[in-house]
Amino acid sequence: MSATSTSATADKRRTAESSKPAGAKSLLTKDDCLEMFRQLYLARYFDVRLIKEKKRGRLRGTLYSSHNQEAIIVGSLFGLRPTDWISPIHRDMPCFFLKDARAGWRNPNRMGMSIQEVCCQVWGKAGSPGRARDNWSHIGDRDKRIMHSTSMLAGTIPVAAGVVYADRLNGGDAVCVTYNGEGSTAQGVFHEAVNFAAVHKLPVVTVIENNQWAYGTPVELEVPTKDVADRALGYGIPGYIADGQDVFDVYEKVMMAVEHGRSGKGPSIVECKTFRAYGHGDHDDDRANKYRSQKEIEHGRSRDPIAVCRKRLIELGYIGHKDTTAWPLAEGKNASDATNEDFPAEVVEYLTEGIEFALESPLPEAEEAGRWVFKENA
Ligand SMILES: Cc1ncc(C[n+]2csc(CCOP(=O)(O)OP(=O)(O)O)c2C)c(N)n1
Ligand SMILES: [Mg+2]
Repeated sequence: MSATSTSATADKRRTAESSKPAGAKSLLTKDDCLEMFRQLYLARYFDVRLIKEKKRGRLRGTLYSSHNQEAIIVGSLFGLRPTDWISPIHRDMPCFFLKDARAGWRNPNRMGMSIQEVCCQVWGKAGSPGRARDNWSHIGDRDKRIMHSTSMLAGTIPVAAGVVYADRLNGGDAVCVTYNGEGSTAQGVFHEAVNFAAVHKLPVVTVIENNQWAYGTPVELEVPTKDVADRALGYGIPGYIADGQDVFDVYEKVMMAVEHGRSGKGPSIVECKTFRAYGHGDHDDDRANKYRSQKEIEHGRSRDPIAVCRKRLIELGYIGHKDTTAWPLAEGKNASDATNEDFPAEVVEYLTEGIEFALESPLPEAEEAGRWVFKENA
């Protein structure tokens, strides 16, 4: 297919979508919308607080910030069933505790990790899923239907395809949402996995967090098309495009993809357009115009997902312009400028409970290093 006809198809698809009446998002209640807003603050506060903890020297490990990308995490998780699978990667730490968070943040039976478990993982404590063996995000929980995250970009997609294939064979109707940066889509395994899922009509929803950068490589040197979603054309599957700054648009597009998969029609790609707020990780200082201009960063961060959501909630009449005590102005602030007063009290309390639990928890015993290595220690 020529480049012209590819973009013509994509334009038709976008036009058709924009003329459709609002779907899943029109069914969200006021409480749902406010809960999504609250979860955006929680994802942001997790990032802000960990950056601060690290600066204070209380924490080791690398932080891959999800600042400015929280709408993708919250919007994609919010409509899933507890029995659906997710497969987060390095930039999606909040996914681990926000999965099934609608069932109650502190509900021990929900199909997501507790904030205590996630904080123990970050602090390398005994009670953590990884028991201090590996990087923060390298965790999973089969019982909670969270696939184990790895650093092999796009390497989780074929596993996701296998997981939902097995579920189908067992009579289930679970969908798996996998998270990937746009850089991952240049991997050979991305093609193999999406192709396999398309051939076998497997319900794999591949969310692409297009934050314009893969480490120091700009998107135009990663992907030859304007929209990464156009990759879907080669597999004959839907390629949706969402405004990654708008939690309700992400929700809408991911729900379209989820329903497509659940009804047996196969996989989809959902490209969420966003911008990486900081360097690749906190070891990558991009503040000195090393490879991105200040102008580009300011433009990329000009639509903070918290501000976009607030504007929509005001339009809907769900909150007022002056409700900044219940819904403080966290938007537009870097971790270094943000304080606890910029976040709802319940968000600060919840994360503080997790952090205090982790700080008081013991480190694993030295003998633990051999656990899960030899069969006799299993
Ligand atoms: C197969 C593979 N190649 C290279 C790397 C090293 N690496 C880790 S993250 C990264 C950039 C990822 O960019 P992108 O997929 O856009 O995700 P982002 O970090 O922007 O969220 C690279 C090259 C890796 N982890 N796996
Ligand atoms: Mg990227």
